[in-house]
Amino acid sequence: MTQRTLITSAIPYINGIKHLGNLVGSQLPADLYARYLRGRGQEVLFLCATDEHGTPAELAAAKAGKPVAEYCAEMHAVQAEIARGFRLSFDHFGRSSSPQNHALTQHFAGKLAEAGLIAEVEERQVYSHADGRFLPDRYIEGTCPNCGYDKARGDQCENCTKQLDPADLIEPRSAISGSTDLEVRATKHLYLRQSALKDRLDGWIDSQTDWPILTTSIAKKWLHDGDGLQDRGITRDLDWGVPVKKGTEDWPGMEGKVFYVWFDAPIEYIACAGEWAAAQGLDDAAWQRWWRTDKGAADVRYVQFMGKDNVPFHTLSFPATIMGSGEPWKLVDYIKSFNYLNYDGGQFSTSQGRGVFMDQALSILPADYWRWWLLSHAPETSDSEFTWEGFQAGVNKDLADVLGNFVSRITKFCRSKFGETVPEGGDWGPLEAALIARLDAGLQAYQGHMDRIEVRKAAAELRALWVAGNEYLQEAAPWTQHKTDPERAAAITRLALNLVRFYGVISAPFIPDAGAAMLAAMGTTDARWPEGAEAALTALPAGHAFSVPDVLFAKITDEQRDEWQARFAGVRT
Ligand code: B3M
Ligand code: ZN
Repeated sequence: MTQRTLITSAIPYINGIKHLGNLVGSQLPADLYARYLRGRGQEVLFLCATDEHGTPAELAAAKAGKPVAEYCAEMHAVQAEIARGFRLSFDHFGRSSSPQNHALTQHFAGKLAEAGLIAEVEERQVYSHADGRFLPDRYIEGTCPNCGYDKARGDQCENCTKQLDPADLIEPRSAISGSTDLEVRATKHLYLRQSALKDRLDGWIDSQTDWPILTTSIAKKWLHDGDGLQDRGITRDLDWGVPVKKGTEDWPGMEGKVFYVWFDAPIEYIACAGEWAAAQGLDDAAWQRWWRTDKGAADVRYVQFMGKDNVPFHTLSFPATIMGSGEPWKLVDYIKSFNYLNYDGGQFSTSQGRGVFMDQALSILPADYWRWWLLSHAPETSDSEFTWEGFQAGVNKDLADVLGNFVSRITKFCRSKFGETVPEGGDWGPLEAALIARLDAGLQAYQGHMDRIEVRKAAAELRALWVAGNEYLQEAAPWTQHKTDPERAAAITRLALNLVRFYGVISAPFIPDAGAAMLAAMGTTDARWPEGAEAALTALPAGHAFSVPDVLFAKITDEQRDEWQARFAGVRT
C-alpha cells in the first residue's frame, strides 16, 4: 500500500507579507518535503492557510482603514499569489476564518468542556463605556510611567520597551475611541487545563525519540521549568474571531467573546483539510481519512514544519486540545522545527521592514534562486545568516557554474556535433561504471537525508551529484574523443543527456522550475524517480529529440549585489 503523508506548515499571520526568514522556517522546507515524497510516489496532502484572527489582524485592518473581514480576504489573496510565485505546492491554502474552522473550534471547546478540561476563571479587566467592550491590553494607551512616552500600550511601551500592565499607564485611554471613560470590571474567561494533561503530554514527548532536539528541548522546558505546564487562557475580548460556543450551543457568560487566536489556529490544520475536500467537491470521508484514526488515518504519517517560536503550541497546547477531546484525531508524528535566519549582520524585522520580503524577492529574481540558497542554508542546527555576498556566491557557484554549466555544455556540444537528437553508437567503459557507482551511492545518501528531513545535508548531497556529472564530463571529454573516436563521444553524450533528465527529476523538490525546464529540454515528461542510476541513464534512447534550453541560471553580478544590498538595508516603504 502506498504510504500516505500529511504535511502542514505553520500558518502565517494575515497581517502583512512574510520575509525570507519566515519562509525558510516553515513553508519552504514543508514544500521541499512534499515535493520529494510525491516524487517518490507517496500520496501526500500538503496544507497551509492564513492565520486570520487576533489583535494583530484587527489592528492591521484598522490601520489599512478597512473592515477586518475585507482586509483578511484581500491579504489572503496576496499571500496566496506570492506562495504560487515561490511554487509552494499546497494542496490547499486555506483560511482560519473559514466556516469549517469556526465549527471545529467550537466543537473542540465543547468536547474539552465535557471532559472537564476547561476552567471558567473570573478576571478583572478594563471595560470601555464609549466602545461598549472590554479592551485587550494593547488596545489601551496612555503615558509610560518609565519614560513619559505618551503613546505607550497597555502591554508594552514601544519607546523604552518596558513591559507594562494596563494599570501602570498614566491617564489611560481606549486606543479605539480615545475615550478615558474606562472602568475595571470583573469578567469571565476560559482556561484550557493543560496542567491536567501534563503527564500524558510528558509521556508522549518522551516517546518521540527521533524528533529534532530543538523540538523536544523546547517542549521539555515548558513542561518542567518553573512551575511546570500552566493552564492557558483560550478566550479574548475581540469582535473578530471564532465566537465562544460549546459545540453549537451558547456558552452562558461568554457572550461577545471569541477564542484566542492560538486556540483556533492549529485547529485550522484540520479544518483546512475540510476546506480542501469541499473545494474539490469531495465528501467528509475524503478529508477524514487524513485526520481521523477511526476513519483511515491510523496509517497516515503526519509531519509539521515550523519556526522554533511556534514549538510550544504544537508540542503542548494543540496536542492537549486533541488528547483532551477524547476523540480519535491524528496526533503529529514528527515536528521539524527551525532556528532563525538573520539578515546581513542583524535580524529580519517585519516592523522595521528590514531584510527581504517574499514579494520583493520575487521582483528581483525567480523563485528557484531563492529556494536553492535558502534551503541549502536552512537554519537547522543553529541560526544562519543571509548575506548578499553569500547569496551571490551560492547562486553563481552551485546553480550557474555547476548545474547550469553542465546542462548548457552538453546540450550545445551535442547539437553542434550530432544534432538535436540523442546520439547512437559507442559503449560505456570504466569511467561510466565509476560514475554510476558514485551516483547510486549519492542518490542513496540524498534520499536518506530527505527521508530524515535533513535539509542542508540533502542540498549538499544534491550539489555533490551535480559535481560528479561535471567531473565525469571533464574526464570523459567527449569534445576530444570526437576527433578520434566519434562513437565513444556519442556514448558519453548520450549518457550526459540522460543525466540532465536525471538531475531534472531529483533536483525538482529544491528547484522545481529548473527541474521542469530540464525535462522539457530533454523532450520528456518522464519524471519517474530513479530506482538506480544505470536504468535512469538509459531512459532517453538514441534518436530521442531534445533541445538546448535557455540559460537555466544567470549569474548575479557585483553591481546587482551591491544595488540590492543598499535597497534592502533600509526601511520598507
Ligand atoms: N501564525 C505564527 C507565525 O506565523 C503563527 C503560526 C500559527 S501555526 C498554527 O509564525
Ligand atoms: Zn516608556
